[in-house]
Order: sequence, then structure tokens, then C-alpha cells
Amino acid sequence: MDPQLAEELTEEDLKARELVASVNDSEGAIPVESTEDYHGEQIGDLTVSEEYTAANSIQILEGLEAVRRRPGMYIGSTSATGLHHLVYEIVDNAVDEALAGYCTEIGVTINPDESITVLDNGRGIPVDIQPQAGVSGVEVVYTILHAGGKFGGGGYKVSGGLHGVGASVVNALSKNVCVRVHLNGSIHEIRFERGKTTQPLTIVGETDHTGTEVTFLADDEIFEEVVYEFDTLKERLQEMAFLTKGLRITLTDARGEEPRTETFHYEGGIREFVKYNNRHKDLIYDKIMYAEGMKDGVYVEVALQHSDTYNENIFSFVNNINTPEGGMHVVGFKAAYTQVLNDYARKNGLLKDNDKNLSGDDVREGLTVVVSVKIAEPQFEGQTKQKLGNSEARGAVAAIVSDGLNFFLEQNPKVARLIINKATLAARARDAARKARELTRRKSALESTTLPGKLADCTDRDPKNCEIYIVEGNSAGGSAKGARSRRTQAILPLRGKILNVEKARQDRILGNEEIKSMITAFGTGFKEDFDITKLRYDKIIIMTDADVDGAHIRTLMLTFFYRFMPQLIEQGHVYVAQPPLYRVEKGKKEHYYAYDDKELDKILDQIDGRNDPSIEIQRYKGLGEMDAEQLWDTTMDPAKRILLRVEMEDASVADQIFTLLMGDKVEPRREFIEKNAKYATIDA
Ligand code: 1YM
Repeated sequence: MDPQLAEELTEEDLKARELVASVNDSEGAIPVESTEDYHGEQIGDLTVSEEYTAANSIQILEGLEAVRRRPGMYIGSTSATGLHHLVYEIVDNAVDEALAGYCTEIGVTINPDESITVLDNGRGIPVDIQPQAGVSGVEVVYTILHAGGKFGGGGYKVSGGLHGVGASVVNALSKNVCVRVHLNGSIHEIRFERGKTTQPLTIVGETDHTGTEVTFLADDEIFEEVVYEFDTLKERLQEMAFLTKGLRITLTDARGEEPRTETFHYEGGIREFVKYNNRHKDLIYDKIMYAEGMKDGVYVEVALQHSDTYNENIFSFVNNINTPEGGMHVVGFKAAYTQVLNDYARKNGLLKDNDKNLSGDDVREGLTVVVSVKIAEPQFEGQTKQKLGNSEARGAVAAIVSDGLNFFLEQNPKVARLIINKATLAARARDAARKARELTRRKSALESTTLPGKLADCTDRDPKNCEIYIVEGNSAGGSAKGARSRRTQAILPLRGKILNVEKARQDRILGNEEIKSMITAFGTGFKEDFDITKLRYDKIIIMTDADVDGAHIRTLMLTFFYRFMPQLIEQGHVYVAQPPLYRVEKGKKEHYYAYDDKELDKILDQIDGRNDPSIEIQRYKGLGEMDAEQLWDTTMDPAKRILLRVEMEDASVADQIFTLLMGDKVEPRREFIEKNAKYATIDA
């Protein structure tokens, strides 16, 4: 354990540290059918050109009824993720107004009753009667599915939540909605309950400005729980602000005694996004390269900068929606970026005639880049429909990156040299790593993949039944070997600390004994060679002491998984064991285990143990203090143990957390640990 780190951390910090395993609401998964149907505008129960006749108004109610019957189809889930989507849907309409050039400020307030108010200073949703519909524009927007941006003529809807389904869905899923439009000197108000108009559009006052104010209370008959998480909203709203330069978004939490407010406003847009993402990293140069332009109907913005880290971080967006799987816009970026750097390197003698070209991986080592495109009719592909399919985006991004980057390199020859130097070093290291890998491959072919000597493997050969405990320290490893169920549980003891993969290049990482043991035990290979079908255990369980060292070792292991085998985390194979902190003994016969202080208090209350002299409380300092039976009872018995499943937050947040916790900078790490303590789902 790093003694410096040990000093910095208090007991309190330990819990917070566990958030490395940053656990997310897994119900965010979207049924594939729904994303396909609802990304576009063309699909809907009604289109706005249809007449809003009596017959149609019945259909409209049926439309909103359908939303209430199958909310998951429209917002992904009825858990916290779906609830927060409601806010984004309304905010998206205001952001569209900003993108159209009419709105500069958006306010979002979480009210004390868990209703949400969204306010903008745009033109105001049209209030005049729509000739075909026979009712006001605002009523159409809030009662017809997908009325969105087709209305009002001209512009297309560019932003949009994951599902882009709009205000009518929010209305259908809200107990009540109140919309106030400031327009033509008057405040126009309309109210709804569960999608039905309860107060027609009425003038309720005078105004001297324009804009829209929407307040809605999500329906607790639909949502599991109507409680908003400030930080969840904050993250998305901040992202929106980064992606829409100049727009000011204010988030207020009015639920507490003191209202809490945060404002996001970035004149630099995605340049500041890059800066923000790199804020805990050591940079190799200060400037941020930025390019912007419109080509073939695609508006492109790219910003990038290098840090001295070894990983690439590509954040890509289409119409302000995150595309973690990338797509044509990312392909275009990568192609142009690699090409321009190689051309520059050759032209300026940084690559010699007989040097090989720098590879894409080499030039992207340590790169943070944001690629944001806005496009009229995005086509989404791939398993989760998050990958941009429009091929015109590839050419457009490539052209704009080429121009921008060429200009930037010419203007900043020192920076150019630094970038190419880094890539050259990366190429050398990658070469060394490849050789090392080939050597291990050849070796393993000869030795028929010998499992590590320290591994006590299980006997069952069906991975589905098997789990591996990675245990800190040899002594705890011994207890675990004594305790385990030999058929299904394997034990791999690790000697103290594993290498911090955040601070080392691949060749050194692969030389590390502990890391080699894990890789061979899992059977999957890693990085490009990773193959989940070869995984030898269904559960990989990290079991460390409940102290500072244990937390540190756990963090190191998670960092390794995250960087080398992220699929293990993505597919839910990684768990953290929860050994108890206390053993309470009452007399000779009764004993209890407590996993935290709260539980200890509860047990002491329950057994009336506060003043009982026969009560003995043992605080476990490490796994080693438990004998095999105790370890089995508390931590390893599948029928009784508590396991925390490790899940990925979205890549951006996870990367930041890892950099923060594992990187060189101490102060931001301390701040972060002090501020945060969210985390963890329980899997019994
Ligand atoms: C707090 C939520 O919805 N603002 C908003 C929405 C619209 C307009 C302005 C708007 C758009 C257009 C013309 C247009 C919308 N209008 C429509 C529709 N804030 C919020 N601000 N005039 C005003 O797109 O041409 C849908 S959204 F369809 F009625 F035009």
C-alpha cells in the first residue's frame, strides 16, 4: 500500500472509494424495438397533418393511453432512468429552441413536491389555433404523439433524448402538467391531468417577454418512485450545455431548506468539454484543437487534446445524444486524424522514409476528443441502436477534421512535435507488447496453458457453475481455500498490491505476475484478443480486507478490468465480496455478524446487548482474522453472502473516476472522495 495514500484516507473514505465500482441503474437498457421506432419523426399514432376532428381526438386519447399502458416502449423504463428521461424530453424542446437561435437560457427546478419546472426564454410554443387541428399549437404539442418539430414549419428537431418522443409522452405519464407561454404580451396557460386537457388555453396575465414554462408532476401510478437525483440531472444538463455553446442552463434543487443551484454555461462549448474531461490529467500541451463546419447537410464540431495517459477517450454525439458505440462520424474522425498526422510527420521529417506509418491506436494514445454532429435524419444501427449509420457523416467529419487539424498543426509546430513524439513512443511500446504477447502465446501453445501455480481451481468444468475468488494476501487465501466449496469455487490469492495499469504501458503491465495470473486463470485473453466465450468462471469475485489497503487493491483490480477486459464488467461478471466488519458474541452459543456500523447498532438493539457484560464485539481488521468456517458463513456461502455487482457508469464518468482515483493528482482525488458516496446494488 502506498503510505502516502494511506495517510490521506480516513475510515469514512473507504466506503466512498468503493464507488469505483460505480454502479448504475441497469434498467436503462432499452428494448430494441422501441429505439428504432422512436428515433424518427415519421412514426406515430398520428401525424400533425391529420385533422384534429372528434374522431381523431378519440384516437389521440388512445395514443396517450398507449403510452400509459406501455411506458417502457417510450421512455425505456419506469425506474429512475425513465423518470429522469421525462425531464430531458422537456429540456430537449428548449434546447432545440436554443439551437434554432432564439433561446439563451434554460432553467430547471426540482420543486419540493418532486414536480419539475422547465423554463426558457425562447419564442414560446405557438398559441394560435392550428388550422388543420382546430386547437392551439401548444395543445397539439402536448397531446399528439410525435407532434415535435414537424410543426411550426421550417426547422427540424435536432436534439432529442434517447427516444425523442417529446412533450406528449411526458404529459401522458404525468399526474398533472401546466404549460405557460409568454407570447404577444400575454401569459397563456393550459393544464392537463394524465394527458387529458383539464383547462383549455387561457390568458392568465400580462408579460413583457417571450418564453415557455412547463411544470409537470410525474405519475406515481406509473413510476416506481418519483424522486429525482440532483447529480443525475446535473450530469446530463451539463453535457447539454457543453454541446450547445453559449447556452446557459441552471439547475435548482428547491427540496431542501436551502435551495441548491448550479449553472452551466460554456462559451467554448465542446472545447470546454475536453478541458473538463482532462482536468485531472497531466497534459502534454495546453491548447485545444477545435474544428467546426457544415458539409453535405451535416454540422460537425470536433475538439481534442492529449494528456500523458495511455488510453484514448472518444466522446461522440449525434444531435446531442451520446453514441457510445460510435458510428460513421467516429470512423470519419479516426481516418482523417490518422492520415493527417502521418502526412504531417512525413512532410516534416518526423517519420523517416523507412519508418512504418503510425497506427490509429498510436496516434490516439492519451487523446481526449469530442466529436459532435448535427444531422437532419440520423439513422441508428447496431445492437442498441446507438451507432450512427449515415455515411455522409463520415465524409463530412473527415473533411472538417482534415482542414482543421492541418491548420492547427501548421500553426502549432511545437504541439505537433509533442503529439507525434507521443505516438512514436506508443508505437514502440506496442511493438514490444506484441512481441511479449506472441512469446506468451507461443509459450502457452507449448505448455498447453498452464494455470497459475497459486490458483486452487474448482473441479466443475462448466463455467456457468463456477466462480473465482481473487483474494488479497496469502493468509486470507489460505482461509479461503479451507472454506470454499471445492466443486464450484476457485481461489486465486494475490500477493499484496497489483500494478496500477493507469500509470504503466502495456509491456510492463504484462510483465506483472499478479496480472499474468489473473489473465491465465480467466482464460479470456485481453484487449483486442478478449474472448468472452473462453471465460472459465461466471463470477469473478474480488475479496479484499475492509480497510484502506483492501480498498486500494480493489480499485487497482477494477482499473485493470476496466482497461483490459471491460466486457467482464459490462456483462456483469465482476463482483465485490462483502466481508463483515463485526462479530457479536452473546454468551458462548449465539453469534451475529454486522456488515457496517448501522447494522451493529441494530443487532445490539435487537439482542438487548448494550449493557450486557456477556456480549463481546470483535472488529475484524482483515480477512485473515476469520477462520475458514467464519469466512464461509459470512462471505462465501452463496446462500447467505452479499455480493455487490460492479457495473459501468457511462464511459465518460467511469473514465473520470478512474483517472481521478488512480492518477497522479492527489487534491482532486481527496475532493472527490469527500463529495461522493453513491454506489452499489446488492445481489444476494
Ligand atoms: C420548457 C420547454 O418547449 N420551448 C419551445 C418549444 C417550441 C418553440 C419554442 C417553438 C418552435 C417553433 C416555432 C418551431 C416548440 N414549438 C413546437 C411547435 N420549452 C419549450 N420554444 N415557435 C416556437 O419549431 O418552428 C414544438 S416545440 F411544434 F409547436 F412549433
